[in-house]
Amino acid sequence: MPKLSVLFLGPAGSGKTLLTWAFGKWLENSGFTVDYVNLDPAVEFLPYTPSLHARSIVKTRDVMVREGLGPNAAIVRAVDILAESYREVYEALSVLKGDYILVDTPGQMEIVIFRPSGLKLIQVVKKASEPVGVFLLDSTLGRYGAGAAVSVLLGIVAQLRLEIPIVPVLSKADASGTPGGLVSHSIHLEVEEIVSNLSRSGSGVLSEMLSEVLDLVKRYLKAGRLIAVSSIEGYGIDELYKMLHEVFCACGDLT
Ligand SMILES: Nc1nc2c(ncn2[C@@H]2O[C@H](COP(=O)(O)OP(=O)(O)OP(=O)(O)O)[C@@H](O)[C@H]2O)c(=O)[nH]1
Ligand SMILES: [Mg+2]
Repeated sequence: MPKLSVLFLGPAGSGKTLLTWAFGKWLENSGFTVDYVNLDPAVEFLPYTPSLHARSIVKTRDVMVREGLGPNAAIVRAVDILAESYREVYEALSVLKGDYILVDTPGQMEIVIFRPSGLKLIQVVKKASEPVGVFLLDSTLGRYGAGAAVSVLLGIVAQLRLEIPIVPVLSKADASGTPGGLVSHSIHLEVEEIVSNLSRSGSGVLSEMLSEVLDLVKRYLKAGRLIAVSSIEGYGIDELYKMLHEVFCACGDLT
């Protein structure tokens, strides 16, 4: 049976690293064994102990100094170097024995989703395991409205690019006053409201396009498909586990 892996994906600062830790701690407290994998060569502090650490292959800060690059070019170059070492990454992943592999991805999500090196690394994870993605929507940036819709769209883009099932989660729920668990109903209502406001405000091409985009978001966030989690308070993690378990068992429809 292939090893199960969970990839934590999302925009910079959305809470990927802390959720990798919190989810792993929850799994360990539930009796599972966990291997943590860090694919971010820039991170200098990790709350978990990784079985595979990108920084054992390349460190972004070293690349900046050695190649005279700025921070963003250096992270791009560092992930390129990591991807060039894909055999090493694959071998390290292949020997992991834990029940779950939790993969923490680089802060700059566009590197993972759009650049060949990022995609290559995800291919390596796919070759070594059966992955499901968790896409973090930062609830402190606005839980509802157009901003939330755009975040959800990014998650859809990630799913299309990486070709793996992806579970969207609302992260940092404690900081935005969101109760843990399923929250899609209120998001649905909000999306309905944006659409009806749009139809009242005329029928420009942009409004029509936005209405179609929101329709897509609505379809993606079918009832019961968005979970609010807090890595700091530790709530919503059990619901996330249940949803991932559904996906791993191939008995749930995530799309
Ligand atoms: N209140 C609250 N803050 C959180 C939570 N999760 C993460 N944070 C905070 O959000 C910030 C970023 O968290 P990280 O886990 O480093 O986010 P990340 O997505 O890994 O960041 P990058 O890898 O740099 O893109 C930190 O200040 C965390 O303490 C949460 O559940 N609740
Ligand atoms: Mg991180």
